[in-house]
Amino acid sequence: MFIGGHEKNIISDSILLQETLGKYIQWRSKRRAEPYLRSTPSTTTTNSIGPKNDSITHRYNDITPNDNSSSLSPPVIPSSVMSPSSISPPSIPPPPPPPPPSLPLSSLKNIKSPSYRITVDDLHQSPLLQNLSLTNGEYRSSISSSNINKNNSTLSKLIENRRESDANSTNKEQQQTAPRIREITSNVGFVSLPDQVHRRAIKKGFEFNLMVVGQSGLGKSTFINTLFQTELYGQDFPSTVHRKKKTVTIDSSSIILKEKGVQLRLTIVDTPGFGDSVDNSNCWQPIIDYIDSKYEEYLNAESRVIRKTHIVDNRIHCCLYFITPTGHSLQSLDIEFMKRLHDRVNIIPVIAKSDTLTSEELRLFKKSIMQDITNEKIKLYEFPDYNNSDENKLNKIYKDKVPFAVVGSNFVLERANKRTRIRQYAWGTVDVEDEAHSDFIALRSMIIKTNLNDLRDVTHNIHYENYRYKKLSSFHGNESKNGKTLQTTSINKNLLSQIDDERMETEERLDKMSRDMENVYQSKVEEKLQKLEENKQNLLRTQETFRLNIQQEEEKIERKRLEFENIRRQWEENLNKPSFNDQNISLSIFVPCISNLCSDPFWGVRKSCAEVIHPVAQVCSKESRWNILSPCLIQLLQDQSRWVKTAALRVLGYFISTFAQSNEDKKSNSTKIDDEQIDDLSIQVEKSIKINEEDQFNDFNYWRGPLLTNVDFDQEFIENSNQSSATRKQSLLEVSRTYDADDIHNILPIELLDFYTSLIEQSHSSGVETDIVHQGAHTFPAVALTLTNKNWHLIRDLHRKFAEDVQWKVRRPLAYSLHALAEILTVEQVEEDLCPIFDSFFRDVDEVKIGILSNLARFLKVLQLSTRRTYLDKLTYLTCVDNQRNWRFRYESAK
Ligand SMILES: Nc1nc2c(ncn2[C@@H]2O[C@H](COP(=O)(O)OP(=O)(O)OP(=O)(O)O)[C@@H](O)[C@H]2O)c(=O)[nH]1
Ligand SMILES: [Mg+2]
Repeated sequence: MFIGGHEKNIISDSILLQETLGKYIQWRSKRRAEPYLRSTPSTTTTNSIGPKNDSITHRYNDITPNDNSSSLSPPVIPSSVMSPSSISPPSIPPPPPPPPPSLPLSSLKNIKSPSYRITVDDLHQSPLLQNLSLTNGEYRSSISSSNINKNNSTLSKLIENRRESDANSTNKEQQQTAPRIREITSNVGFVSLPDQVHRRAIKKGFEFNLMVVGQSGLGKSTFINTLFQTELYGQDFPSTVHRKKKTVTIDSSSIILKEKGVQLRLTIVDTPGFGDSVDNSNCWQPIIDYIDSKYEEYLNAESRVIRKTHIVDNRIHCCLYFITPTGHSLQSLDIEFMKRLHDRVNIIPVIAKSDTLTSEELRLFKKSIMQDITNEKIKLYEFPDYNNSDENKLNKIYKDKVPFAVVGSNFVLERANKRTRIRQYAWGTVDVEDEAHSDFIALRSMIIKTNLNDLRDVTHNIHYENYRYKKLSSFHGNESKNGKTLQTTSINKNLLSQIDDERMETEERLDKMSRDMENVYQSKVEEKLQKLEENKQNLLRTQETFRLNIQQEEEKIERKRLEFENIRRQWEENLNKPSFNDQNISLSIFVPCISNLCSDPFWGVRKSCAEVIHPVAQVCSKESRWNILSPCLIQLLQDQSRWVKTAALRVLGYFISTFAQSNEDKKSNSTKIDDEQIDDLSIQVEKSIKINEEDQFNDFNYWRGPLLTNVDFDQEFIENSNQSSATRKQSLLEVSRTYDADDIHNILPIELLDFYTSLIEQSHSSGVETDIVHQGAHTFPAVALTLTNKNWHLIRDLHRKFAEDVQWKVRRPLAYSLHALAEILTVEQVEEDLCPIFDSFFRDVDEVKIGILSNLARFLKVLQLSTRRTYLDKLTYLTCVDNQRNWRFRYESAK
């Protein structure tokens, strides 16, 4: 309802606008004629109106329906339509203006909102223009009459045309006020407008639609082939011969052609021939319907609420009408047919199969046809009158050739790389492209080369406009109700229904889109949910696996805990009953446990094992040491953790010393040690532990800890421990002799010795602790004692390396223990291997020197008398030289 009312207002407002404009122009012309106005020195008034205003004046002053000359007052122009910038009302309005014509303000308000397009459409329907229907000729005259109109809309042209023909009285005045031509020398830039148009046209491309119409069998399809196939269609395009014999439906085929960047979409519409049936009435109807349907399509596309930027143009721009080569005159069917078409399309008549006529017959036939066309007032396509004289000349030639006499052929002759279409007869050949034989070439270049754009223009500006006008006029109702015209109602209805249709279409499309989106959304959500569910299941499975693993671990730990508890209980019980047998039993349980712990995955546990392995070895049997602890220590020595390895290397010497011959080894000739003896031994051990820093290197017990279980030392050895070194040596030798000391394999696992002899290298490779070598040197006498002098050669090199070590901290324990080592070795071994070291220590730093000096007496005792004497001389030297500055030497010497 709203839109209907709105449209109605537009129509009435348009008329009002015209009237208002008319009045305004009238007022202006009258005002100019008034002497008092001319004498007014108001140049600004004229200037303010300017040329643009004048042109608007010209355009609209003819449409004034009533000359309201009685009033000189300026009509009120709706400010919404004429902005102050385009039309300024006179700035000085003497005499005071009379009241404006009574215009309903409400209706004027509505003028500003509709677009220019709708207003023009409505103007078409206004009573002023109702009977306006342009012909080709009128259009031509409208184009040639004024250059100004070239770029204006059709409506402007029509109005201008009418202005030219009707307004003779005002011509003079208008010429005075016509825009002056001013040549601009400076470069404003609009000189490039043609280039811009050219670029735009190239970008958009062109569309051209050609139709062939005529009676059946006149060679229409053959002509299409002839016209374009040679150059435009490819080889793969089937000729009419191969396609079909007779065209039975309206057949349209398009091809996009490109020539030097210019794109042309060429559509050829082949129609079925007519005239071969008994009743030929309305045989033109299918063709008319087809042409109209294309206009309809275009109109619909153009008047959509939402229009495309480019509307595909399928309107027929040119219709070649094929005339039967009778040689007499136009047939009545052709006349009727052309009359039906000439208001719809550009008709170009063509004489088909002109090869069947002689030149003279053809000339006469053409004349006769043109006569008939003139007589019957058939409107053919009129050639344009261009400014360019060359084009005009060409068009003159083409005009003289109308109707074009053509020959078509499907036979292509290839001659000297040139394809020509010919018709062959018994008496010779007709070359369709030979201008002496037919007007084929002229027709083709007339259409394509010269007038293609004009054909399109005429179609758009005349035929389509006529169609559009008729179409929109057809909505006009003839009935009147209460004196009011209902013409707008039908348009409004139509527009309403169109908008409704479009709305429904859009709603349907939106519905479909929303349904599609809903579906996509649903499927995506389902997919996501499924994935989430899968992830959840996976997580649950993983959680279950972890739970089972933890459970197993807990069970394992619990088992170990119980095992440990058992061992601890047994241990505690054994502690309370310290009998040797029970202790052995408990050790037999405990030692394998240590072995397990040595393989523990945590390096800290293994390191602790390495640290405690020596005390454990001290209290367990040789068998356990050999079979259980030794493999454990070897394993720890090869451990991948350098901390574990270092700890193992540190205890290696101590551990080896536990293999020194014991009571267990010589059970046969030893008596069992009673508690009292153990006590004695303990006291002795404690004593040895309490010895001061200087003494610790002197006592063998320091290097070799107490072997509580095995009680390595026999009674005699213990008793004589404080006796002279010679006696101790004797007893040690005896011990070693008793236990088959010759065989190293009986003393200790040989791998342990290998590790020990490579201690320095191992220490360097571990790269952590530097005190390993120091510890090795410290435990060296104990190891030597364990191996006995029979196996001295195995560790001799190591001893020399210790003695040559760069660190005095390594050399010092050797210096302190040199005498003990001398007591273990034979005199020869001492003199050969130890004396050179003794000599070197003699010249060493004070810390080392003091070591040998403090046990000098015990060392010298071991030596032969002759050798001993040489060392006494050295001692004299030592006391003379070095004692001067160090009282400790004197002190030691005195001791
Ligand atoms: N002599 C002569 N014969 C022609 C010429 N052009 C076509 N023909 C012949 O005329 C016959 C009909 O040709 P078509 O091209 O099928 O004619 P049409 O107008 O398309 O026929 P319909 O499809 O029935 O309307 C064919 O045998 C063509 O070889 C011509 O210029 N001269
Ligand atoms: Mg055909």
